[in-house]
This record gives sequence, C-alpha cells and structure tokens, in this order.
Amino acid sequence: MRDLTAVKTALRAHRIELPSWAFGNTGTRFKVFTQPGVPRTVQEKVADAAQVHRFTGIAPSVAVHIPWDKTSDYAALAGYAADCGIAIGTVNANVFQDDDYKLGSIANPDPEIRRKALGHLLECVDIMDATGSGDLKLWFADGTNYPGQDDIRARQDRLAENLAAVYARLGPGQRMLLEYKLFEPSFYTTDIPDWGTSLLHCTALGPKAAVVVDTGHHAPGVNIEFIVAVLLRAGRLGGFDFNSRFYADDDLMVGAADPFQLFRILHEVVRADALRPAAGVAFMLDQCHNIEPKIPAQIRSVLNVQEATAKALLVDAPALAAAQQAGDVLGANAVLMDAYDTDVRPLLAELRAEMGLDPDPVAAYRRSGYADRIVADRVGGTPASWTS
Ligand code: RM4
Ligand code: MN
Repeated sequence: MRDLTAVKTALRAHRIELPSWAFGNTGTRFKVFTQPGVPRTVQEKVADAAQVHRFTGIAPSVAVHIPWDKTSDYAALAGYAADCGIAIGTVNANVFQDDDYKLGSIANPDPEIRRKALGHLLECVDIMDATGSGDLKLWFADGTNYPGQDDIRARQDRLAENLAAVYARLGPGQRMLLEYKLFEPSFYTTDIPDWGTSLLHCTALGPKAAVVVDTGHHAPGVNIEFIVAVLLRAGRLGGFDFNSRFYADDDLMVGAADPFQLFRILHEVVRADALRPAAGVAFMLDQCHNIEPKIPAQIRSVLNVQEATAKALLVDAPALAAAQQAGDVLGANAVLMDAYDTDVRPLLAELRAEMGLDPDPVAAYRRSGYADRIVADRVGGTPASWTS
C-alpha cells in the first residue's frame, strides 16, 4: 500500500482543465435541448467554470474554442478569468463549421481555402499570446467520404505543410497538441484517424508537438491504455480529452461508461510519473451535457477523474513489479485489482477537508444557490451553443 500522505500530495497537485463548450447548450444532430441559466457569453462560461473549481479545488483552468468563444479583448478575458480565480487554458481551433470547409480545411484541395484555414490557426496562436495560454489544440474534420474523392497522399502533404506553418509561429512555452479521431464527419478516410498518424506529424514537426488522446475517438474495444503507455514512453503524450463512450464519440461524462478503463489509463500515467504538471500531460475534459445540468455534470466528471487517479496512485508498485518479475500472473493482476477495488471516497473527503473544501462538492454546489441565481439572472440574449 502506498504512503497515503504522498497519495494526497499528488492528488492536491493534479490539475484538470474544463471545456468552455460544456457549459453551453449542446445536443445531437437530432436536437439541441436548451437549459435555463446557460451562459450567453464567454465570460459567463468562465464564471460557471470557476464554480467547478471552487467546489473541487483541482480545475483551475478553462479551455476556449474559437470562434465559439470569440471576444474583442482576449487579455481582458484572461484578466476576468483571474478575477474569477481561474485561468484561460488551451485554445481550440475550429475549422469545421464553415461552408468553405465542406471538402476539408488545411487539407482541402483548394489553396484559397487552405490559406483561410491556416489564417484561423495562426489567429488562435495570437489569442494564446494574449491569454497566456500554453497549448493550441487542433482537431480536423478533414477527410473524404468516397473512394477516389481526393488523393490520400496529397492530403497528407497539405496537412504537413500547413501544420509546419503553424508550428513555426509558436512562441516560447507554446505547444501544438494534435488530436486524432477514427471517423466522423468523414466516413471513408479521415486525414488524422489514429495516434500513429498524429505521432508521425508531431515527430516531423518537432518537440513542441504532441498527441492528444480523446478517449471517445477510437473503435470499440481499442486498448487505450496501451496507446497511452506507448506515447508516454515516446515523450509525445500532450494530453487527454476525457469523456465516455458507449458507441462512438458520445461525449458523455468521463468515468460514466467504463470507470475501470479510466483507472487503467491513469495507472499508465502514474507508472510513467506523468501526473505531475511538470510532465506536460494536459488532463482536459471534452464533453457535452445534452440532457443533464451542466455545472454539476462537470463537477461529477472532475470527481470521477480524481477517484480513478486516487486508485491509480494506490497501486502497490513494488508488489506489482515483484509479481511481474516472478511471472506471477494472478498475483500481479490482484495487486492492480486491489487498488481498483479500494473505496477512495473517504480518502478524498478527508483531502477536501484538508484543502478547505466541502467533502461533497456536488451537494455543496447545490446548496450554494448558484444554479437558481443564473436562472434568474440570465434572461434574454442568446444562450451559447456549439453553433454560436
Ligand atoms: C471534436 C474534438 C475536439 C472538440 C470538438 C468539439 O470531436 O473532440 O476536441 O474540440 O469535437
Ligand atoms: Mn476532443
């Protein structure tokens, strides 16, 4: 059993980043359900994110998505976030919602459209300069729907060329995080469909480029912790977009569908000593709360990651190594399962009390009256959503 003080110290230092888009209205392609009290502006999203940090103590930054979070003064936005007790984190680019991008963005066969998409990516780096953000996160919907529609190799060349232009623009302390996704919205080929393709581009670009593992972006049954272990070993795991999936890119609350998978992933992170902020792995959420209230859902998600992390930290590493070395298959598996089967809720309640937090963040949020206040205050205007 690990030293509990060391486990608590590691948990205190752990940081989870929230997605601004989780606070706006979202839905499926069938229907966006609106909720009362939803933010109308990026500032209101930041204020909601700050509530999640206030009750969990480990979510001190919120990622923005451009143009969903477009504002006239990004330095002022960073100042506002600081006033709320948090920071603006990763800047996410969006080159998938414009008519021009029907056949792709930076891999589009049309050079004019490629230039436009590149312009947006460079604008996102300008925004990072203003907000002090360290990470640019790129996800591309680029791909094709039909065999023969475009040249697979040429699309890779266009991708590489434009990524290099963005990479060259990165300032000191800035990184490019490159996401992959198996399919959707492109159904025949996706230009960055898997971690291998992302890693190839990152390696060609240089040390400031790293892969993002979005846990919803794999085929069913894929062993995500294996990918995590390999990327960590290569020093190229830039971060996670955490969420849960039952079928495809469901974007449900992390730890809801498969908490054991989340534990196995975090075990690899702990094994590589990559939980420390200095290790450069960004622990981000990428979720949509279509039918559940958004702020408590974000709190629950942070707690789910924290619980899985606590269990991963409880793995008896020397006992595990000894069992592995001895070829003790059942013994090694038992060491891992012992940690997973531990009820870490009392430990986390104790930790929160030590951090000056309520031991039950969801209940504390409910009691705070914030949910009623935003419903009363946020009348009029256009609620934020992934189309605005
Ligand atoms: C994509 C991808 C990106 C996210 C958008 C909203 O599927 O996961 O990370 O920014 O969705
Ligand atoms: Mn994602």
